[in-house]
Amino acid sequence: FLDRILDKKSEEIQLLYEQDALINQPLPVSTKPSLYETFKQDDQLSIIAEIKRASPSKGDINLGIEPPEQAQLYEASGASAISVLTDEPYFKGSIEDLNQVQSKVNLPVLCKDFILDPIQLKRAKQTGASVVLLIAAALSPERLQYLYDEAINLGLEVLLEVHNSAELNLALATGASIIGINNRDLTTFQVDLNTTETLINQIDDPDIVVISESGFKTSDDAKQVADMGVDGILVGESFMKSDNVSEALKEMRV
Ligand code: IGP
Repeated sequence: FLDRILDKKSEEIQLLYEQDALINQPLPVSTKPSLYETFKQDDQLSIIAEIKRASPSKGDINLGIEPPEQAQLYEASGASAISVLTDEPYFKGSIEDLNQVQSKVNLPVLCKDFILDPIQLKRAKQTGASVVLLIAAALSPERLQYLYDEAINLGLEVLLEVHNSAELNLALATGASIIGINNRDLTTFQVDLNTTETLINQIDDPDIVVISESGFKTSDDAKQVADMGVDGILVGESFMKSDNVSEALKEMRV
């Protein structure tokens, strides 16, 4: 599935290069707070709350929400950052969702997509994202380093996502200061919170912000990874499906 997503992404990248506005317009200076600093300073478990309408593993999750309203609800309920899925074909998101959300919240905003090319970084920056996701499983080590450096040069923060020890070692070698441990295997969609435990024990540097991603349903799940020492968690589906988002989010702030 990951391969299929990446194939489709390459077509999208071709089209981005045909947008002159994207190439020529100056880039805005971010007014969003730093994700790294926010998470470092937080005594509780920090939460990245995600706008996620659909996914390849779950199909439609919630097509009824308005992203800016959902994001404001997340912010009012104590989220420390907002993630917006901008992939259209598989997650039914859009860059316009990101645009609307960033104008409504005063939190770090993560552009969640499959980034393979610097033009996507530029678009994220231009749209108002302050953080981008880079997925180690989707990139060669050289490409990962290249995109990491480009993102930092554009003034973006990078959440570097890993799922196994080899990817973690690559991530650490890039100099990344925010590591996301994805509990979901993107090739099989299996979720296992123990992934976080295995990998966090291989991170010695106390300055690194560690975020556990995917599969959080209850405050017990949150407590479990908080006890492992993570700084934050990334939650999508369970907030998108909840009829009391505020309660669900507050509960996870263990
Ligand atoms: C959120 P969940 O299980 O709470 O909906 O997961 C987030 O971790 C997940 O959307 C995600 C993701 C990704 C999506 C993690 N890494 C990479 C797309 C691409």
